[in-house]
Amino acid sequence: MISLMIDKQNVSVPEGSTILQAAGKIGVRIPTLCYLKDINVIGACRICMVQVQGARTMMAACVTPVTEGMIVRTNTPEVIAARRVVLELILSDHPMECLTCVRNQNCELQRLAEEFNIKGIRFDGARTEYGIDDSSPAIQRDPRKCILCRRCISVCSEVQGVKALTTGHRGFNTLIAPAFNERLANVECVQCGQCSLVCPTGAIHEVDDTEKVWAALADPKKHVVVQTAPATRVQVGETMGAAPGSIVTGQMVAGLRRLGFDKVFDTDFTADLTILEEGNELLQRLQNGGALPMITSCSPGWIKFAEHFYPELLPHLSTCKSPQQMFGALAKTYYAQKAGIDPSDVFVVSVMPCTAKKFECIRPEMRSSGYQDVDVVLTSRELGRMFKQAGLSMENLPPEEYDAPLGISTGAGEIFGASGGVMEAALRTVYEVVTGQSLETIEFKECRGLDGVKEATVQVGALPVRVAITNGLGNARKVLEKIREGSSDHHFIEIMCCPGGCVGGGGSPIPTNKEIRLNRIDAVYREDERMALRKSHDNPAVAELYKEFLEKPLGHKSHQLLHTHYTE
Ligand code: HC1
Repeated sequence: MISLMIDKQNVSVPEGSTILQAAGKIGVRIPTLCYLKDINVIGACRICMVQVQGARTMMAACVTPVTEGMIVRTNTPEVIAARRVVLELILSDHPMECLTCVRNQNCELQRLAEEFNIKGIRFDGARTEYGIDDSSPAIQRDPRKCILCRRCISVCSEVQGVKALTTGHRGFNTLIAPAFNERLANVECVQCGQCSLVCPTGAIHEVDDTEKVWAALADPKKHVVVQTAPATRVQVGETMGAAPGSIVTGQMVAGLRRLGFDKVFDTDFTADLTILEEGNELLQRLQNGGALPMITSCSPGWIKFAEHFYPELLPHLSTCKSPQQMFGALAKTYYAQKAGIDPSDVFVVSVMPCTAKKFECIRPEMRSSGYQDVDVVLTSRELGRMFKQAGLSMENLPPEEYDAPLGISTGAGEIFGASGGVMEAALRTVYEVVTGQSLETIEFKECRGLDGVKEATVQVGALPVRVAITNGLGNARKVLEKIREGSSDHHFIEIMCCPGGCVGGGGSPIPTNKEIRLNRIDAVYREDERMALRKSHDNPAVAELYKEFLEKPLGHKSHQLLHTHYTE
């Protein structure tokens, strides 16, 4: 252990710790901007400068290791003055558009400017003039607001293994962008939006589609239905000030009705449907031959990743569309027919914790109803914005129930929102369908948690089914490389694009970090326990859908509406 003194307090920390970590241990908060725990530790912004007795210059606390007997001051007038200079220098090349910025009141730079009482900027000079990149349907970049912290580069390369962003040019002209300043739509960006989650300012954010939804809601000819993704009910409350892990299912449903949606449905319904289709597909591949391991296909960032980096493994993907897209296809066929509405008048909105879903819904494969199956995707952040615009607050919304039939679901559909949830939901059903016996314990705890790669063997009748679960695309590479080299012995793999699964998706409330992901995951499983039905094959509305419309899993209509092949 190393002992040192920070602001006249003694502290001991393991060797190799930084000043920032030591300060955190005794509750001394040192401001940071570029620092991102475990991901971006580069000492670039210098806002965390501290004085170290005997050192010739101030040191960046996030990258300076502690030494025995070190004496550190974090709040002297000199330190405060130096931090003010850093902030003023950053702000001298920042567009002062706070009032109209998507991150207004949720911007780390704005918060520090307020904390450090910045009332004017002493430096006046050139300004960065790089233009906005609005080429992507999901993510928008505004380099004028970039503070060169490089968090986006780190998360894209270290966590996701995508490397769509890099540093270009030098000095004042430094630019964070795809190589050669290419536009996002033209590079291997998978639209996951993890960059937008970690950006401290409004330099990278989701494409805002709220105006399209307001317009549809105001159109008397449109019958506007909404589906809410599994993870949204443990997220949307945060956009309205609730604590991470708050479950706001009923309030969110009520709020959506107040906004004017004609029907409030649930993606959990088609998550249950996915389990029936995907479970049967797995059994068919196991019995009749087919590409194994089979890999889940509900996460659109993962699909795009496979298309760019592992195209030869595309036959391993389940042919099931994602629950969001199954919902869209059914809303404009089965539901429109049942409700006696012309499908051209049905407008489908999704609320997702995901930016890549904005890309998924405009894919050419996603028009099997004869129309674009899902019209608009809103992230959890955008729904929070709409609730605020409508003057709604969670406390004033008495909980309401989803509409039938596309709002009826089970706990299995709900757990899709957490890493391992799709696998657990599938195992609950596959086990009972194959063995004909009820599971004694329906929780598969080995599927749960934040570990990057989880593996298990589950005895299903005579067959030991070997499964793997990954979250975050960097972790996916580990199991994909094994398939590529022919050494994978798995039968079924769940791959979710974002760390933690959808609860940590790129459209989640900001901030989203490890602790917050864990709170949301805990809430997902609490929500599952609360449900009357917890296995997808017990969903009565799905059974009715098969009886009235689809006939059977993997049947002709299912193939037409619910399955696809990715071939790009
Ligand atoms: Fe997801 Fe899915 S779980 S991909 O994370 O399979 O976004 O929540 O809606 O489609 O159901 C997201 C979440 C979501 C789909 C489902």
